Amino acid sequence: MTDYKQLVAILMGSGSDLEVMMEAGKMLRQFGIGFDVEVTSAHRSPDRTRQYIKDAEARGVKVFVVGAGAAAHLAGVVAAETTLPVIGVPLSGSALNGLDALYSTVMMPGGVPVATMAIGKAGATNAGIFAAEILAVSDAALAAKLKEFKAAQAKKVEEASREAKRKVAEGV
Ligand code: RP5
Repeated sequence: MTDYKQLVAILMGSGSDLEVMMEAGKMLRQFGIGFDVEVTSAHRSPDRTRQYIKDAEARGVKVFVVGAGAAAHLAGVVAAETTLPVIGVPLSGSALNGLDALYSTVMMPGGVPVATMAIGKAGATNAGIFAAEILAVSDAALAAKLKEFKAAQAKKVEEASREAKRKVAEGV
């Protein structure tokens, strides 16, 4: 997906997951982290999924970000096949609005961890940030970018507060 080394692999169970999962990609782009995107399913293409994980490890991927909806087993399957960190994003869209995917992703048995984010776009955004935080443990320049990101968020909250006070003072 980028010219530079792909340190993160973003996997998803269906092409219908792409829009939401690209929220993770946007964060990685913002931090200058190369990533790959792959559609592969725990249920519909199990052999392909297993092969992708092996190939990604061999290419030097360091973190997997994995989104799936409904009976969302993809993150757990990836975690079963690798010792690299796996960040799971439960996706909504099913009849149970993502609660099924949340439980499927978060309720891993002891010994096979999946760091589970929130359901949907917020979770995908956080997965991108969390992947950056993992990589930043051994990358001071990336850690500095994360600090800047947090400072910019805090500034936005201050601005929103000033704006709210101004509106109230004007009688809104
Ligand atoms: C899951 O089932 C996918 O991750 C997707 O979120 C959901 C529905 O997939 P499609 O039927 O749209 O391919 O495996």
